[in-house]
Amino acid sequence: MSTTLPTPFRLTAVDGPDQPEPTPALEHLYRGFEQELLVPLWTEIGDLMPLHPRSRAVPHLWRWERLVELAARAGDLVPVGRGGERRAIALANPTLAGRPFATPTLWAAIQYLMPGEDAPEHRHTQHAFRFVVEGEGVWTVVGGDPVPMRRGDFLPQAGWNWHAHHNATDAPMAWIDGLDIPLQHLTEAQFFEFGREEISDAERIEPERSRSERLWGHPGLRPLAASAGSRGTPLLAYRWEHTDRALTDQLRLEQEGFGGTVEAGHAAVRFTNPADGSDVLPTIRAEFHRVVRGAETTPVRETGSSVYQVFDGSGTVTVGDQRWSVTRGDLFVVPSWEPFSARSEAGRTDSDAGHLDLFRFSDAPVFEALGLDRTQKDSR
Ligand code: 1HN
Repeated sequence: MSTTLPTPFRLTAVDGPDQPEPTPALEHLYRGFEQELLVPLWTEIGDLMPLHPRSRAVPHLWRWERLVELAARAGDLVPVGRGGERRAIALANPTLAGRPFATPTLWAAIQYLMPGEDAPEHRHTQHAFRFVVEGEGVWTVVGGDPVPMRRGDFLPQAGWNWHAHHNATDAPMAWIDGLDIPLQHLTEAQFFEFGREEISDAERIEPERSRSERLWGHPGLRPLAASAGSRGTPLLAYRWEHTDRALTDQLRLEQEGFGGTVEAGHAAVRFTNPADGSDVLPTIRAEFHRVVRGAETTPVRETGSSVYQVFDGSGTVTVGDQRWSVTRGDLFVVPSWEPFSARSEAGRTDSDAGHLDLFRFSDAPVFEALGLDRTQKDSR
């Protein structure tokens, strides 16, 4: 009995200095390879072993104004509940085949919760965070600990923690979610579990600060009695007042001649695990950058990809061969090895202190763990 395998690919003889002569005998050999599902290295090496990273993703910008407008319409039309779980609308990089992936490793979405609405409890292996560019009034309840969300707050939540959200106010609220969904998709190691239908009344209290902050949120002070857990930060909220003060102090120190900034007019911090100074999540690094009005950062290229959100101010950002004027809330991606720089400029509608404030998250911890991290400064 003879069977015919479907041919999932077709090998074509390529013309080139290092390629064999395209004779009928070679074609016959290639048909034999196809039949046995074999691919010779000499037709693939350029793609498999490039001389430098060439991302499948492209630089792209999403305007916050449009995202909020569409999310608000989804708020009117699409209920939140079991099954869909979240009214989250993901950024889809135009060259990542229609998948909801901002970069090959990172997911970024706008999430929208209407007044009084609940997003049901669940847990998953994917590591996640929330970042708030405007508004307040949603509490995210992580492992039973209600955490208020307000403008400027960064709220990481390591994988496999139970979490639900509820909007306790009479106004809708939007924020962004970052997760390592595309990376975990590749690993085929994901798990997901539905939680309770409703969180308890005790979890609906609306404290100013979460229990995690009361225990872990004091600079340089580690609670002796507490165990930090094994994955990700035990601190569930990094408050804007602390981030803002750190950046303001860095710039003042620079003005006073004591350094403190990464380069002239460019202050920056990384969000870290208070137990050991490591990244907040095993697969995601988060940072905050402030560029003083008129200053421009040195172009830099790095392996791994990033998503940025403009928190405040306006300016021009350059990613590879793309350049955009950006303002509050706008999101853009920097694919692997694309040079990035940011310039702070006065915008049309600026009422801020004149700085360009950028929230950034990246897959840097993964690249460092694998020994694949590489940086090239001043990559003009
Ligand atoms: C999720 O659980 C959240 O908890 C946000 O807010 C986005 C995207 C895919 C899968 C789970 C959240 C998500 C998500």
